[in-house]
Amino acid sequence: MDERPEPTSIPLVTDRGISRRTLIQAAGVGVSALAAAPILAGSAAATPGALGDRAAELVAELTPDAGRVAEVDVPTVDSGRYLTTNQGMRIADDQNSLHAGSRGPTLLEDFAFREKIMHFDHERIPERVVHARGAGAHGTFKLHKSLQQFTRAKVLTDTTSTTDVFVRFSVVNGSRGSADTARDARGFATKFYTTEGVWDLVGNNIPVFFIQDAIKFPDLVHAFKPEPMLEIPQASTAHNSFWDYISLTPESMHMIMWVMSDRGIPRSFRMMEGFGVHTFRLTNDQGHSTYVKFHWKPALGVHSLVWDEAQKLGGVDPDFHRRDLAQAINDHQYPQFDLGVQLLAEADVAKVGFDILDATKLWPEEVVPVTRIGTMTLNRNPDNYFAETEQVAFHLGHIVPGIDFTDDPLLQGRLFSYLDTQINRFGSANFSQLPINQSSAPVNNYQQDSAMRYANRPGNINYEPNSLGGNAVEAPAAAGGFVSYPEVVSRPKIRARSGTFSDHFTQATLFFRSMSAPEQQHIIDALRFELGKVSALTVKQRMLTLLANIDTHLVREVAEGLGLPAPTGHVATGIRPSPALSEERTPSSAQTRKVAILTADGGSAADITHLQRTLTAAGVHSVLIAPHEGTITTSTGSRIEVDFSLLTSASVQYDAVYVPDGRAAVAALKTNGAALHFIEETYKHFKTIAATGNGRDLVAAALTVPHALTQPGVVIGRTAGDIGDKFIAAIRADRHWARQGTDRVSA
Ligand code: HDE
Repeated sequence: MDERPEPTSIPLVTDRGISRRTLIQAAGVGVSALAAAPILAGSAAATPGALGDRAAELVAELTPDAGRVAEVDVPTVDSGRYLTTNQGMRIADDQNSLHAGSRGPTLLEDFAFREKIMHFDHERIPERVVHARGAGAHGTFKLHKSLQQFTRAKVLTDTTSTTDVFVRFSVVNGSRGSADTARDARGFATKFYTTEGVWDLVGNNIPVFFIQDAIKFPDLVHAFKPEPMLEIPQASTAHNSFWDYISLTPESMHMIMWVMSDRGIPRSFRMMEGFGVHTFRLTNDQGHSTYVKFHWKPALGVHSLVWDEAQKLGGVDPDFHRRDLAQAINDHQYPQFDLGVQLLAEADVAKVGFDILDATKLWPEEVVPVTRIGTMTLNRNPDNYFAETEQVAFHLGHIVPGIDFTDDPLLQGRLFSYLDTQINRFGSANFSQLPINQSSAPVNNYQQDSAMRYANRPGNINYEPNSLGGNAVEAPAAAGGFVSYPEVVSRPKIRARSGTFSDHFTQATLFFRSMSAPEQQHIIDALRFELGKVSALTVKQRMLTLLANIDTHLVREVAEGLGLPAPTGHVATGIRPSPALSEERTPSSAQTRKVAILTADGGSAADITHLQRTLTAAGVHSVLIAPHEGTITTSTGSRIEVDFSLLTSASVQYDAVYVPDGRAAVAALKTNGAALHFIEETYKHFKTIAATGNGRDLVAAALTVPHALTQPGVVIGRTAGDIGDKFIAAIRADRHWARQGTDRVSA
C-alpha cells in the first residue's frame, strides 16, 4: 500500500452552497494516510536510502560536528502524517536550516526555510480599526413567532426552519491583544446564514450611539483610541482627548450615560443585551413598510462587574469574557438570547416624541413593547480563532429581502464603511468566499478574479445581459429578488442636521433617572474616575456644564469628586423612568456562575463534597483553591484534587467564595495573606461569601467591618448541608448592594 497521504486538494461542495476546492490540512487527510507506517521521532527521514546515506557521509566528512543537537529527548506523537511544505513535499529536517557547514551562514537556497518564515511574516491581516478584540461562537436561530404580516424575510417568517448563525462579541476601543474587561461598549454582531442569503445584524450591547452622523466617526474613534504621541492609554477612555471631544459633542451625552453605567463592564458576553441601534425597516409582500428596532435579550439576564473588579481582571485574566464564553459552550451550558422586535407603524412615528432616524435615541420599551420572536443558541466554539473569529466579515449591507434601511445618517454611512473595511482587511474583494463568510444560499453572478479567488464560473459568459446562455438571470421580487423600499426622496442636497435631532439631554436624563440608587452611584463613580484622569481643567469644566443638563444630583456628585464647583443647567422635567433600562429587575440565575472553594490541608471532605454536589446539581461551577496545587489531605485523611493555587487564581474570577469547615485548614489560611485578601475582595465586590463550621473564623478574621457576618450575601452555617439553598439563592441574587462597609475594605 502506498503510504503517501491522500491528495491535499480535494473537491468539496460545502453546506453553504458554493462549490469550491479547498486545501485540507491534517483534518481531512484520508484513510490511507492514517494507515501509513509510523513516522520516526524527529524529522530525519524514516529510511534515508542511498542518497540520504551518501549525504550523511559527506556531512560527516566536511563538518565533523554536524548533526542534530539533541538537547532534550523530544517525545513525538505519531499522527500518521509527514510534515510537508505547502507544495506537499515532505520535509526531512524542520529543526535546522540549510547552512554552509554546521557553523556557517544560512543559504539562500533554503526554500523550505524561506517558505516557512515568509508565511509566518505574513500571518497578520490588519486588525479591525474598532472592535479589534473579540470572541466568536457558532449557533442556531429558531424563530417562534412569524412576522409574516410585516416582512417577507424568511428568517423572520418561517417558524419551521432553523438558521445557522455566527456571533462575534467584541470590545470597541482596545487593540486585538487588549483586555476583555475594559470599560467600553461591546459589539454584538450576528451573521445569519439564511436561505435567502447572509443577513448581518451588526449591533452593540448599548441601544444608542455617540454620534448622529457617520462623518463624525473617524474623529470620535481617534479621540477614544490611545493618544497618538505615546499610544497610551490602551483600551481606556480615561484620557484628555476622549473627554475633550465628548465635551464638544453634546449629542453623545445619552451614550455617555450608558458607557459610564454598569453596561460598560458586563459580567459576561452571555449576560448582555444586544441592540441593532438604528431604526430599520421591514417590508412585506405588498410592499408595506413598518419601522423596526432589533433587540437581543439574554436568558441569564443582564449582569455586570464592578469597576475595581473589572480593572483587576484586566491583569489577572485579560481573557475573562472570551474564556467564559468558550467554557459555557464546552460545558453544554449554551448561551441563549431571544430576538426581540419593537415595531412602529409609519403612522405612529409621532408617538415616540423624537426623530426615529436619530441613533442617539431609544424607543422606551414601555412605549413600544419588545416582542420576542425567536431564540438564538450558541452551541459551538470556533475550531480556529483566525479562520472564524478574525476573518468573519460583517457588513450592514448584508441584508435579505423583507428587511431594509432607513435614512438614519449613521446607518447610511455604515453602509459604505463596512464593505470598504473588509476589502482593506482582506486585501481582496473575495472575502465572501472564506468558509465563515459564505452564504448558504447559492451565489451566482459575473464577478470574477481579484486576489485569492477560487470559486470560479465555468463557460465563456462573464457579463450580463447576455444572449449566449450565462448561468444566472435577475430575480424579480416574486422570485425572492431584493427590491429597495421606494421611499420618496425629494429634498434639497444639503450638509445639515435636522432640527429634530437637537435634543441631546432628555434621554440621557431618562436613562440616569431609570437607574436604581447603586446604579446611579456607579455612573457617578465612573465619571469621577474618567474625568479624574483628565489633566485639562477646561475639559473637566465643560463636561460638568453638559452633565448639569442631565441631572442635578449627578453633576453635584461628579463635581464634588473632582473638587470643582457644580454648574447649573436646564434639566428636562416630567420624565417618566423606563424600568426596562435598569439591571435591577433583570432575570437572574445561579446557573453557570462560578464558586471558589477556599481550603487547605485539613479541610472537611464532607463539607467540600456535599457542597460540590449541591452546586453541580444547580448548574453552578466550583473549583477548589488551596495554598498549593496537587491534592489536599482532608480532615479525614482522604485526598481531594486542587484546581488552582492561591497563586494562580484570584477572587475576581469567581462569583462567590465558600470556606468549608476544617480546623487545620482554617488555621493555615488565617495566616495566609492571599486567602484573607481573597475573602476581603469578594466582600468588597458585593459578591456572596459562605462558610461552614470553622470556616466562619476565617471569614471573621478577613473581614474587619462591623457585623460582617450578618451582612447581606454572607451565608454562615454549621455544615454544607445546612447552607446549600441559601447559598444558591445568594449567588442568584448576584451583587448584594445593601452590604455595609465595602469601601472600608482595603483589598
Ligand atoms: Fe461599526 N465598524 N461603525 N458600529 N461596528 C466596524 O468594521 C463604523 C457603529 C459595530 O465583530 C468596522 O469590520 C462606522 C454602530 C460592530 O467584526 C468599521 C460607524 C454600531 C463591529 C465600522 C460605526 C457598530 C463594528 C471595523 C459610524 C452599533 C464589529 C472593523 C457611522 C450598531 C463587527 C469592521 C465584528 C465594526 C465602521 C458605528 C457596531 C470600521 C463608520 C452605531 C459590532 O467598518
